[in-house]
Amino acid sequence: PTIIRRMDYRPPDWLVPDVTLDFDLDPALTRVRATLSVTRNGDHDLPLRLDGEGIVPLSVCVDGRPLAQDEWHLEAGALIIALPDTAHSVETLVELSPEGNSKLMGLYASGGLLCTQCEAEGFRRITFFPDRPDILSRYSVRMEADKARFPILLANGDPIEQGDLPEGRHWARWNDPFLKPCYLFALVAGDLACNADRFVTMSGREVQLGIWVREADLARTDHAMHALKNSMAWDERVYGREYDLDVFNIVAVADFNFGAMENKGLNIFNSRYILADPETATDIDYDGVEGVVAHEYFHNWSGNRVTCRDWFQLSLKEGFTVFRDQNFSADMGSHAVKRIEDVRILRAGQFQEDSGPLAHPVRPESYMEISNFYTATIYNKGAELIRMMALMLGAERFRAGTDLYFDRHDGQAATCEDFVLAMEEGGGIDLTQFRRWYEQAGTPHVRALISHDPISQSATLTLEQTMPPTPGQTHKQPMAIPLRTALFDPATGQHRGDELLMLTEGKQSFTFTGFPVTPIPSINRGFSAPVIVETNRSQDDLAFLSAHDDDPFARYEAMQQLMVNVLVGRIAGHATDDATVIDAVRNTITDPLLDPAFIAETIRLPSEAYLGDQMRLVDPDAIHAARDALQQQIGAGLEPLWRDIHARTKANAFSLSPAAKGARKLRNAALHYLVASGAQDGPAIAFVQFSEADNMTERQAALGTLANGASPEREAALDIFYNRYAADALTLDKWFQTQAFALHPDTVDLVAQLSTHKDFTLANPNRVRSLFGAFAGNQWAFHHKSGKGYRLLADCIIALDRLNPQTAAKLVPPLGRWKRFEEKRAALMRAELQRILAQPGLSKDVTEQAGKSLE
Ligand code: BAL
Ligand code: ZN
Repeated sequence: PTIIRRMDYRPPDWLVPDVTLDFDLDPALTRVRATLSVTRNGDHDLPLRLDGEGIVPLSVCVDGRPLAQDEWHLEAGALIIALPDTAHSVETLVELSPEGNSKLMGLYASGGLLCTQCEAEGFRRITFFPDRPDILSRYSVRMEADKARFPILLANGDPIEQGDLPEGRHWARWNDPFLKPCYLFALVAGDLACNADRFVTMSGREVQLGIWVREADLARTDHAMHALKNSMAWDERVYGREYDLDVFNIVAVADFNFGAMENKGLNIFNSRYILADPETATDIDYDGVEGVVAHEYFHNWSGNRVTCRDWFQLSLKEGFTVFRDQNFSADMGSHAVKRIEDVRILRAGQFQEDSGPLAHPVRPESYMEISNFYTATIYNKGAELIRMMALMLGAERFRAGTDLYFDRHDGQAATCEDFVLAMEEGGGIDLTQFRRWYEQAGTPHVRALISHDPISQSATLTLEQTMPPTPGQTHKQPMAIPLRTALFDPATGQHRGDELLMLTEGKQSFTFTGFPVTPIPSINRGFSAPVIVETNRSQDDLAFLSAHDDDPFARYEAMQQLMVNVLVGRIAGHATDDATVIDAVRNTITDPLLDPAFIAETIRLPSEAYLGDQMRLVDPDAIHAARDALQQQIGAGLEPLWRDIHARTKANAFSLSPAAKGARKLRNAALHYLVASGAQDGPAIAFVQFSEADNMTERQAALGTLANGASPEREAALDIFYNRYAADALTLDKWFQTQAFALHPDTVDLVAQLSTHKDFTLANPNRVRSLFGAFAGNQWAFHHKSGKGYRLLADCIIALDRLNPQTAAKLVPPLGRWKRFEEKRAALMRAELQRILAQPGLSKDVTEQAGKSLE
């Protein structure tokens, strides 16, 4: 397959200012007539090239004249037509089979609906078109379908007219007045019910809002609607950005590769991020709905009004939009807890990516299949880059920078460099060195050493940065790293203020006077930079910070580091001071001033995967044993406290208030430690919580706790859960996921059995992710020393690749981490990658991921 390179970018040869699409919709056979006005871009005599994939033209007309067969040809799926003048009208007719489209890219059928997914390159599966994001067009769309099966016909923009046709058919026309790239095209046809509402924008315009779902799901859409209206108001307040069309529609579909898609005026969502009620959704699900609704809405400006010039600029819209949705969610709930959650996600997904064979810069240099670059690096690290710029600029200057960016590039396809330039000019800052964050892959390591001179009563913080080599980048230049830092006086428990230290060289020292004793440094407060900090702080220093740091993230981090040190020490066979950890947990759970949600985050043991990341070679069995033992010790050592917390956090009735959510989170943490303590009545208490809970947050947590053990309550709870939710796909996903996540010695065999369960299907990405995605994230189970976990995942990837390569390719990275494991496991992992690569007809999606993973 061809490698696409950033440096090869050239402006398009032909532009397409206007597009008219006519759809004769039917699940078995849909006809698409496309009329493109095309204009030559610059002085050249190159033919028109329209991308296509899996389609053939039934007819081609230019300026109304049907072309003969020898007046066009196909080249790698693309339609090539030589055109004499500078402007023409080109019409093509193609036929598609939406119900035969298992890739879920282009036009496809899902649960009786017809819907589209075009980002990144799905539009070429619908019609012939220059499928690149820098071709911006105005669209007019006419749809025609059977009225009884597809009473609702939606597309981008505003509805213009509609009418009935003979033989029970009907039609509708939608026009989108805004220029957009074809990846933002969308249509939906189906029998849908609507949660309708309205929003009045800051300039007084009324917008009709609609969330479209199956009739039976209507009652589960209120949270999404609430989130949408809050997002619209927030973008006006924080960024001064107003919605621009008369309607804004969202449709939920069951089969979807992404979480959701920001199509102009017609967002299409994975139903997982729309539907929520207390019976079926956890608090994490509710937060997911709120965050994704906001994310897609915010794309209307950061992505749609200003889009990407080419796919190498993907983080321009994704990193910025993740940053925007993270801040929105923080404003809707707790800033401290949101930051901790976001960093946990970054470390689990992006840090692993950055340290493995698939590491790539936030602005990549090349790709084989762009779908493989919808990564944690583009999204989450991209968001951290924006966050660092916002921190360095301060709120006002950052806003001046974003105002300049939006105003300067509205209606354009822009680059990451355009964004940085707007920050420089609008915010008044030099970002020359900072640009390396876009260019250099890998997570910087910062070694921070504090030293003290009693004579001058000064403390010196020496910071040294290193960047590990990553594929294609062996030598790195020093990065500009903003580190929020405070130095605590251990005698008073106070510090003199938070300073932003800019580490710009390989090694730098910062001296602070007026310290009679060695201060305790609190570094990278708020996780101001996405780096790994190594310090010479003692366990006592960390315990001090875990009790006194006034930056919530740093306080959490101190506790996590305390736990990591004990666990890594144990795994290495050293004697460890467990009492310090137990005391720190006790101090945290008995501190009446702390938010319960923050307590729950802080006392959670680092995950097995995170512990693996701290080791040169991951030993999954030793990590599991050490973590399990510490959990048992903390559980048993503080048992009366866990019982007390569990009893007093029981609510009388469900509420989504921050206080109620915090209480549930802490209650679940207490249950977890109580069961881990080995107390005889632990499983019975979990079973009571499982049975009596009036919400999914407590029910699923109890089920998860039981699933880790071997009590009789385990099977009983799993059976009850299955029978209660067998008819609800999204909730049944939790049943699969809970078992795949279980820290249970038989998990691999259980996952193998579940993959043949009658409710398992490769056709639904959510179901695949809930079983195999969860399993591949379960380090202890997946890395079973027999290699059977690797074989199971590879079998799934091979089978899924034939149906849905994009989702199959997302499952490859866990096999690519073989360099981090001892030779026997590494060889088994490599063998599975080789077996995948040897499959005939393998997609370029999986070929790229598996091929790079072997390097
Ligand atoms: N643009 C793809 C889905 C999302 O990031 O919103
Ligand atoms: Zn996005």
